[in-house]
Amino acid sequence: ATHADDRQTFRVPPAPAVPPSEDAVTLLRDAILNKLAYALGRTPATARDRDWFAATALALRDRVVDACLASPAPAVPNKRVYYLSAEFLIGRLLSDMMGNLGLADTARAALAQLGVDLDAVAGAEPDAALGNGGLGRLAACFMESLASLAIPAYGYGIRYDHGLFRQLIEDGVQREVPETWLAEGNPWEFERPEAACSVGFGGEVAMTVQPDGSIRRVWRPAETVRAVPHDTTVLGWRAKHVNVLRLWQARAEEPVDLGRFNGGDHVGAVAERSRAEAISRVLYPSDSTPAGHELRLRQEFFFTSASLQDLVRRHVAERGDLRSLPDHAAIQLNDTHPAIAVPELMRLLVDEHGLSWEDAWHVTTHTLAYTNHTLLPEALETWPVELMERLLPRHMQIIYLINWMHLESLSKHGRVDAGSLAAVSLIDETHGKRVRMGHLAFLGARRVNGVSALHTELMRQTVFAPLHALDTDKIVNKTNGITFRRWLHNANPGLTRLAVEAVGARVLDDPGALDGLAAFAEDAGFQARYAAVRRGRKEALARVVKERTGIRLDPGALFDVQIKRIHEYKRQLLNILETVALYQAILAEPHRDWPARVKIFAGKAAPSYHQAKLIIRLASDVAKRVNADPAVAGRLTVAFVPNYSVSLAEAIIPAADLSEQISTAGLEASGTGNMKLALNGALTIGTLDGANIEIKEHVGDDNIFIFGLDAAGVQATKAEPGYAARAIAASPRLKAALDLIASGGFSPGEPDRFRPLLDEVTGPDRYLLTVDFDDYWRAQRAVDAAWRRPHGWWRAAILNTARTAWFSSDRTMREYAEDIWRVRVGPGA
Ligand code: B1N
Repeated sequence: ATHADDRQTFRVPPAPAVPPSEDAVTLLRDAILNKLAYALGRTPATARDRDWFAATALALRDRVVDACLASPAPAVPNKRVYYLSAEFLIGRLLSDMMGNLGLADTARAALAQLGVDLDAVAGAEPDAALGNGGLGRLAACFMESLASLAIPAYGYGIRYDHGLFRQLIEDGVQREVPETWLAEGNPWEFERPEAACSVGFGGEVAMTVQPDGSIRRVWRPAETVRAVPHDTTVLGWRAKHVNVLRLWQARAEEPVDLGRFNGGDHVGAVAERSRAEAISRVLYPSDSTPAGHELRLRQEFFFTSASLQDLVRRHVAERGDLRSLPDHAAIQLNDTHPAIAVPELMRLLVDEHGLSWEDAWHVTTHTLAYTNHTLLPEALETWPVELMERLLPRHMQIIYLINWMHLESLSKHGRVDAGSLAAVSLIDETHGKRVRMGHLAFLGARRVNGVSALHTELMRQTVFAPLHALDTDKIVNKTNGITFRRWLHNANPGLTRLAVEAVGARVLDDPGALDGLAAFAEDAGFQARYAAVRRGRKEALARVVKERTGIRLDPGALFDVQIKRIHEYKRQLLNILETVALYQAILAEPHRDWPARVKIFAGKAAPSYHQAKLIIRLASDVAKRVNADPAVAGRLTVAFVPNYSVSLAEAIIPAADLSEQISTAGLEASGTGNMKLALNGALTIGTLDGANIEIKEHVGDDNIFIFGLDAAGVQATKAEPGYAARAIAASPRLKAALDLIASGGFSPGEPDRFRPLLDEVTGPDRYLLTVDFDDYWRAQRAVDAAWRRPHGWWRAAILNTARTAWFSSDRTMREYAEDIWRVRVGPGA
């Protein structure tokens, strides 16, 4: 459930101009008391924060249902969006629901009348961490924006019993413990057993001759698993529209095998059950790398098949004929995790509903769209043909047929030779036969999109170049966005209030109004209030960090944050090397006026990613020595904050002065933390990668610190091996930092502790840390200089807030609606 150290991180939504009415407060108070008694069986005297949370959530859920029932939208919308994603990284929902219902102050007052503190109650909600990082959080932001734009939509995913693991840091070492968000139930969801369906696995394909002589193929699975939907209502801003997030839980068809039970095998009788239910047991904890286990493929097919069956059933009930599916449904595949939708939709249409192959292919390719989120070669999903044939024999036949038609049509038109055919084939034959899921999604989709301008361009030039050449209109760009309700209004009520006072309440509905803040960027009074808001959030964060790590942070220092999954390409190690070099520089010149800086790191490493875990260890060990050294006290402090999560992000982001976005250019598809931090007024130090490039274009070159090679420079450098040795030889500062680590400076008695990290950096240096180091150091000193001039610093910070409105996920969803889904944006949006 919730742990004491998670509780500090909640902040309430902004106050409306008018205080809540007494009647509204009484009504909500009584509703909460009612839920406490009749839904939870508790009395106010014995209720814990967790009970008050559940009672409040249930009372608010009733209001969401009321909003649904009162909705002016037609029961059967013309077209619906279906967003299929293996991950929805939701975090807490209470603040979201209160904010969008406009009941934050009412709820605070209602609980206060009962002697209960809203912040404590909100802190008792566990995070729904059904995702790893950016991809999963993006899905959650999109769901909120779709509801706010009144676009009829369903999110479809998996209801994992255990979300992303909880991270403990013990002597600098990450330990993973299971996360149990459902331990005390989930007040937001409705179980819908009546809408359950069955998903098959294994078995064989039977052929039957039809009366007309044609051959019909029917899949006879060896095994079926029940998919039971759990619905969470997704409420839009100002409660104008409600959508549904439908998460599937796996259940055994029969809880007990009666034959075996009656035969006396009581244990064997329930064995099948755990096998079936394992499918929705746990989220795979890897970000940007596929797991490659059979259970993962079962998860992917499980939720994809259940979702398609669900939407096909709905379409048939509403419209009768499946050939009109593209007119009434748009299905978005969030990365390749649901790419099995291509053959599964074909199977449903052809085998189960009797469409011709041609009609079915038309329907499929006019209904599906696919978003790619990474070009890292090791991250592109492929599945062994042998495994697919065993688990999904009918799908493998369909994939072969799609591939055959695809390759046939190319050679018929004399388009390509054998070599290029291999490049566009759905089957990769270079290391055993494997199905390329990205290629499959590409062929089955009407549109394929990247998530930032650079990423989309690189898709066209690299991984998808051969397929792109065959259909140059298919790949489009849709730069990511973030929901401002969560990442500005709810996470930073102080800044939101300031914006409302400065440019008016319409900024809450139209983030474009933020640009009015630019007029105040030079205003000393406004700057002081903006800085005071930041100061308050830094003091609050310092309390959280003290509680979680024991480290004391000076709220007057520059808070420099790098918060994201730990990955070599994200280059936390570059930041640590600069930290070590800064430490050495301060020791060497103790009398220079070094501005006080706090380096904050947070993020989880995939449990089997040893280099990433070692990076955490190094950050913790550097923190240990630096924080204990009186020679740098008051100038440099380092903290690794454990268990990064959505709610911890909500606490860190409003407190950040500097945002580290320092990936090797060309490798971070977009980034979204970069947008959250810039919106909240942190200045970015970053490479020309992903959406950083577009952030720079919006905030202006003077209000961002750019360094390092661009994507073309990275490519060129990689073509000349030996670059690491040359870069180290040319940089005494880098050499000294590496030497201090290598000599055990941060691992007394164990100089080899960080050998694997140093061997990588001084050897292949695949992520070009050595090449970018000096320019990074230069950019960091430019940050120091800027920080020493508060007027200029706050001007730049205000301009970051003023000029990042374009990164609202409302804008992103409007673009998908217009260019990909061709669905109307609803009333009032
Ligand atoms: O998707 C985010 C982007 O902002 C990030 O730049 C990108 O790294 C991230 C397999 C992934 N790409 N690929 C994944 C996650 C889980 C998994 O099992 C791949 N995540 C991203 C949103 O576009």
